[in-house]
Amino acid sequence: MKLYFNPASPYVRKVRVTAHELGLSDKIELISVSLTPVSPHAGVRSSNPVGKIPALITEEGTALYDSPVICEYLEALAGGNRIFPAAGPVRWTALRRQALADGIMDAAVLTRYEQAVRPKELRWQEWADGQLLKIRTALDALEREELQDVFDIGTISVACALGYLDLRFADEGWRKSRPRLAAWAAAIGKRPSLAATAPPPP
Ligand code: 99T
Repeated sequence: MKLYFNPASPYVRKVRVTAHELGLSDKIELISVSLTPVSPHAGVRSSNPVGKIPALITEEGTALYDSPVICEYLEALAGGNRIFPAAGPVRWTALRRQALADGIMDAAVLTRYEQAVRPKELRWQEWADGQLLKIRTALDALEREELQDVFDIGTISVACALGYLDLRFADEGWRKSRPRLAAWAAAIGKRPSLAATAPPPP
């Protein structure tokens, strides 16, 4: 399999952590790309029409995207019921947490593009503030969750979202008012799959 990849992407990291946990990392060749909405990558676009990573090319040559779909595909390849709980309340909790963490990533990546890509004279502070409010409110919700002792697609996604905030928004100091989440992130970050995929320092 081939995976369009960038080490900064929290969505790609979700896929890599999932592959690591399922023992599939060796079956995935990483194709390193750099892209933004204003500097698209032709190869990525030919696999994923919306031009985003991660995009996976399966052994059969089928392109799959986005990160939730790829993670679920890898889970199926590995036989199922490992990273995605099969049924019941634990399944919905895991999927909801994935959606919450992906929402943090979406707001953070859009803000990153606003800060790093959009010309200064075109920036819109209220819009950026709105994205930041989403991130802060989602983090406050996570502070109230019982995340301990669970390692599934929900907590993988949360760990990757927090790692992205550390990479791109260290000044936000998300740990300050969220001691439980901070302690959880420190403990879970030692897991080999997360340690092996940590983004390089900026
Ligand atoms: O938006 C673009 O044109 C290019 N951006 C991406 O490909 C980002 C890379 S994170 N990926 C996504 O937005 C994927 C979202 C999708 N719903 C999923 O896979 O779950 C780059 C972060 C950075 O460089 O700081």
